[in-house]
Amino acid sequence: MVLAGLWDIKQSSIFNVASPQADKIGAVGNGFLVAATGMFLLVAVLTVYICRRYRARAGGPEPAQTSGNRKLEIMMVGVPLLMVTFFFFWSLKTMSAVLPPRPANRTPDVIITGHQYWWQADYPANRISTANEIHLPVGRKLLVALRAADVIHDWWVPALGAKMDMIPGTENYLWITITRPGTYLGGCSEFCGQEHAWMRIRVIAQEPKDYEQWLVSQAAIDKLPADSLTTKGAGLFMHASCSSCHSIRGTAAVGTDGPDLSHFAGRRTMLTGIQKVSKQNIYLWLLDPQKVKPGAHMPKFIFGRDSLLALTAYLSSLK
Ligand code: HEC
Ligand SMILES: [Cu+2]
Repeated sequence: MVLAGLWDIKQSSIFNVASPQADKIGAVGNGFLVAATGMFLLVAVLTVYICRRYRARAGGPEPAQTSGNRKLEIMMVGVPLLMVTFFFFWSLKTMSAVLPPRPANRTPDVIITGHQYWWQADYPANRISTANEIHLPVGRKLLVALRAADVIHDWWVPALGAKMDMIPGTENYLWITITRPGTYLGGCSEFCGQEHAWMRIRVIAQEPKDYEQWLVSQAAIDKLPADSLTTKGAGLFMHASCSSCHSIRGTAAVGTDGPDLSHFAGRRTMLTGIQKVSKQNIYLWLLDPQKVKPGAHMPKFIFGRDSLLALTAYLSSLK
């Protein structure tokens, strides 16, 4: 299984939350679960009891026939109505607590753009861009802007709160306060095409000082080993059209149709978290992207083994 070791159910559970926003949403969910379970049990028990207690018995008289009972009917309509009203207002209250208006002059901490089938993350204050592994600091109320580049996608990391659509031509947002460091997993939650199910989200929440360090490392330019294989790979990357879709900081590659590959090998996973970053996985991806992730918007190139090894060496030196 591709996800072996990369997907821990505890990191993507609504029962293991790590933000006050998810906490509030979870409270409504749990409250509703309790109320609905109670109602279900009440109806089930009464149905069984009444069927047994009041049925016609063999040889016995016909059971008493009653029709209409105003008190019961008022209760049967009134109690559910009260419950629905209660949950309606609780939901409204939770919605405005979780998603207060966004001040016009507040720059988002991060802008996340959904693409078929990967995530772009831009940090406007630091002018850095990365993809798929999204680093965020704990303990701060973050404004996360959500956009889409092509079709509708939907952001959902259960441990961090609400689900939110990403719609082309408009910008949605979420407030996220993360309470403890860790890796939180989620996935695209709006069917967006063939690889939708593999469009996983990986949020890496860090203590502020680790996060600042990460920002600095991302703003730096990769220092490449000067061996001939890496150099050949770097040349191929620029000339075999990779650079028209991908960006690498400090090089002439400034494409935006594919994930930013600056510090690519410093990430743990590739292809939206479905594989570990390793020489073998990079090689196989470049050999035939459509075999690894059918429908992904990266064409198959016809490379010889030498070129593939050179590109792999180059990409895996981008720490
Ligand atoms: C037509 C645009 C396009 C071209 C040209 C292209 N790619 Fe890609 N590439 C993509 C897209 C889109 C993805 C994202 C695939 C996905 O996860 O769905 C991708 C993903 C990747 C990834 C994985 C990145 C990650 O974070 O998961 C690597 C590595 C990569 N490409 C390397 C290359 C190399 C090397 C070349 C040149 C031989 C190249 N690409 C040419 C569009 C392109
Ligand atoms: Cu999607």
